[in-house]
Amino acid sequence: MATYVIGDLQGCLDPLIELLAKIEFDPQHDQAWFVGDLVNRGPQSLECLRYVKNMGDAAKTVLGNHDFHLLASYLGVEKYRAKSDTLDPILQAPDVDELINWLRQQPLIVKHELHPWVMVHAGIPPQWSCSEAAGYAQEVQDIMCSPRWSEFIRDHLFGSKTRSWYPELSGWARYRYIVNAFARMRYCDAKGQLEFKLKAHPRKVTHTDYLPWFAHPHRRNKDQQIFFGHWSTLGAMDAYQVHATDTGCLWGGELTAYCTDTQTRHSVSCPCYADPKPAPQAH
Ligand SMILES: [Mn+2]
Repeated sequence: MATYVIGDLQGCLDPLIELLAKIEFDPQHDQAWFVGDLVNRGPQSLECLRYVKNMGDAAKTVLGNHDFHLLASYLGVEKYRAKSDTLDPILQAPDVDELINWLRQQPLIVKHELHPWVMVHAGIPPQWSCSEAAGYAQEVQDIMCSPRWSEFIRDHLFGSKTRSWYPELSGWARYRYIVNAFARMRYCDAKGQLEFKLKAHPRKVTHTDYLPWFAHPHRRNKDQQIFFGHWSTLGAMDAYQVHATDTGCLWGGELTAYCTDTQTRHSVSCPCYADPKPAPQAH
């Protein structure tokens, strides 16, 4: 049995089919871990969502910012929709309710049963240990699995940003920080204050007080190998006990599967599906 961590799909199903064939993925014995952002911007968002859901126990996924954006669009939060969104086929699909119900109940973090490997969409802030992070992720998943999920997404997730963490943070602001950290973060300070505007590769980012979340010297979650996506300008990176898997499938780069058992990367190249002009980032 092998575990493959697969980078952001963002509605690109054909490269996924090609990649699974290339690695000879066996759903009876292997596990596919999707780093989230299954949908949006690419042409096959509906097909990707159905495909991963139908993989059943052979697949695990975590929620990314584009997945939250889909949930918000389903609930009629129109304010943040962009021209580059490709979510309408999902919203008009006969099985939309079933797909959304499945998606909203997915976790923010996945831990391997045997090995010290965890997967998140964007990252784990430096002030949290992995076990604390799992607890915070569970708080949000409990909300997302309850009838209050729609109130959280519609009224409390967007708009005013919660950038700073302290353990006593409570109510909707606490859940908002937790989602922002797991699903949107790239740069932050040592206490986990989030910076939302910087997206470039760390080599190109100077004159800032912020570091990539994984580069903080006293980061408390170094006891696990952390797999994540979300950061396409970072590309394939294995350092700091973290493994970046968003290799820009949507932008004409590659779709990557990282085999945790052999520590090898497998990839297929992708046609460019995205609008050549960078679109504003979904929340
Ligand atoms: Mn993302």
